[in-house]
Amino acid sequence: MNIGIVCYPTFGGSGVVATELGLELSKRGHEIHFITYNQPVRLELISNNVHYHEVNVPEYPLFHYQPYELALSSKLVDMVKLHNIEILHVHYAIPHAYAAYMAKKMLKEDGIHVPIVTTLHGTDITLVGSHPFYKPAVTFSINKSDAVTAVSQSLKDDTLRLFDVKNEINVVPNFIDLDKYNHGFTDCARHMMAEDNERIITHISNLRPVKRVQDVIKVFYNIQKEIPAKLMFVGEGPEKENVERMCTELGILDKVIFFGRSNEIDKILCFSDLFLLPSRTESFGLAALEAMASGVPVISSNTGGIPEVNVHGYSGFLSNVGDTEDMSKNALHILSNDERLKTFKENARNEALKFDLHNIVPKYEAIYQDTLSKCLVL
Ligand code: GMT
Repeated sequence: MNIGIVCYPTFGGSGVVATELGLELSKRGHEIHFITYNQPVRLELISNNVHYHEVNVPEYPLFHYQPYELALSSKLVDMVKLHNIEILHVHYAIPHAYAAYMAKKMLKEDGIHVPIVTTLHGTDITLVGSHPFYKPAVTFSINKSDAVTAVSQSLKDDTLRLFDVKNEINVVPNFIDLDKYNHGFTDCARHMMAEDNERIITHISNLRPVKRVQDVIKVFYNIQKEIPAKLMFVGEGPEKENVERMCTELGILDKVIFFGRSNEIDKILCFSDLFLLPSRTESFGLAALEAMASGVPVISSNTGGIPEVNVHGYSGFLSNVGDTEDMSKNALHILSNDERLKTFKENARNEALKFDLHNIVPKYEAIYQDTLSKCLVL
């Protein structure tokens, strides 16, 4: 198939999933066209059937806000015609499904029919919770898609609760390329980061308020009071300064290593003993899955789609949002005993096997086939 993929090219999970999906589909013989405003961060390998088409938004003084959707929909029309793209897979209802619908209508004028598959990643839903004026655009974009997928059952339920959805929503969970995270439990370069007797705790996010990074610091503070430990703090975002200030006030700055945005997530996870994800909400929690695939148990909150990924008492533990005392207790339970830590690490890796990309990517292929055949009948 000739497939167009539209996503955010940033460090977020949706961009990662879209990129990994495109790369795997290309290995399975499909022709893949990424269409976005920057090269996706994990799109390192351009092969002969993976293409990247950049969307430019020319500055025009009349526009107070530069119209990305307009530029994207025009680019989609051009790319579909030029490369005979058969189907568009867009990640996020707004603005991507919204722009794709406009492109579809323009193409129809020329007798070209291109169906749209929309994947919901969660923030559309959160956004509408805080900005209800986007609701008509999100509802419209979902209902006008030819197929809709959500990355967890929880996100599907939220979408059906918040929007008047007429379309069926297929749950296709996020996935992981387990080969990339197969370290065989070696200790990688852990000696560069910590002493032999120290446990390594890791958090990775875009440091938005929804990630509750202050809770990460509270839990780490409690851990390092009891056992020697270091915190690997990966990511950039609006809460970074608050975190640095908090670490200084608590006197633990020398035990926290700030990586900023890193392209070496797999290496950092390789030497980690525990992953913290105390978010207020997560539609899925891809960062937790990446940790588990590296054999790192997860201490998380129990909201959204996280319980579909992290299994309480097996791959880690789940606590109520904000219950940092419970999270600290659970973290110490895992970390304070070598044998127990080893078991949780193995369990985490085992649980991640369920999300192997070889099991999940065919589900998207089946949705594309089904959507294309239904559209041919119309
Ligand atoms: O979590 C973020 O702030 C980034 C956002 C994104 O667009 O990548 O993540 C969302 O999509 C990921 C991939 O499906 C999910 O793993 C994250 O849980 C989801 N984030 C939220 O729901 C807050």
